[in-house]
Amino acid sequence: MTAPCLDSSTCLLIVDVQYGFMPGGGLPVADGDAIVPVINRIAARFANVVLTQDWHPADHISFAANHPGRQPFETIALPYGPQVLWPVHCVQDTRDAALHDDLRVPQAQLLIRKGFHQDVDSYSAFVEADRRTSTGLAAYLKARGISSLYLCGLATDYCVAWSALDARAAGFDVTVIEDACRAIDLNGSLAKAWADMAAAGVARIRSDALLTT
Ligand code: VGL
Ligand code: ZN
Repeated sequence: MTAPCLDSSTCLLIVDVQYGFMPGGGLPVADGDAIVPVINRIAARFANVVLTQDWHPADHISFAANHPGRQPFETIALPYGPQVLWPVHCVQDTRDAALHDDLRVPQAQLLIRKGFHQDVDSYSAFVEADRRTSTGLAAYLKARGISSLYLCGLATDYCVAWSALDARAAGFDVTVIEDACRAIDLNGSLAKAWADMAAAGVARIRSDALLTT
């Protein structure tokens, strides 16, 4: 296979590679730490890299602990739509919110924090869960002449998928690197995420397709 051309119009978006989503974290994703060396290998091929960081206040609306009588992984109705209630994770300025120490992306140019509004969650790196509030990322990428995005990170079926779908809606070419992601897979969420991404025209590759010379 011929490696795609990773020129200045292409960017790697590394989603939420944080201790909170690693084994032992607040919202652990099975095998989440296995993607770090994979991401390090592919990131070396990209001139443009953007990171995201889930960054919640302690009283965040997505935490089951902030809804008396509710348990993690239940869904509740909020003004902006259904919201899964999560275990406490990625609280601002804690170790749980820190990016994994072994991530090696010195050339990363922007870090987008998301989920910092107390009353709105944000899986997507582009638009918060109210589906109105922009993070500014699409405008940043367009201003830099970037038209093609490769996505990796955690979790495939939440922050990666929502970001991929919003990136398509914003007009970017989008590819998800499947072995550089891991999923939560709650009630069929992973199969649905891949189906939704395929329907939206999101391409799916394995990391070795980026490493072939
Ligand atoms: C995520 C659930 C809650 C993710 C973040 O990074 O996929 N999932 N917060
Ligand atoms: Zn979160």
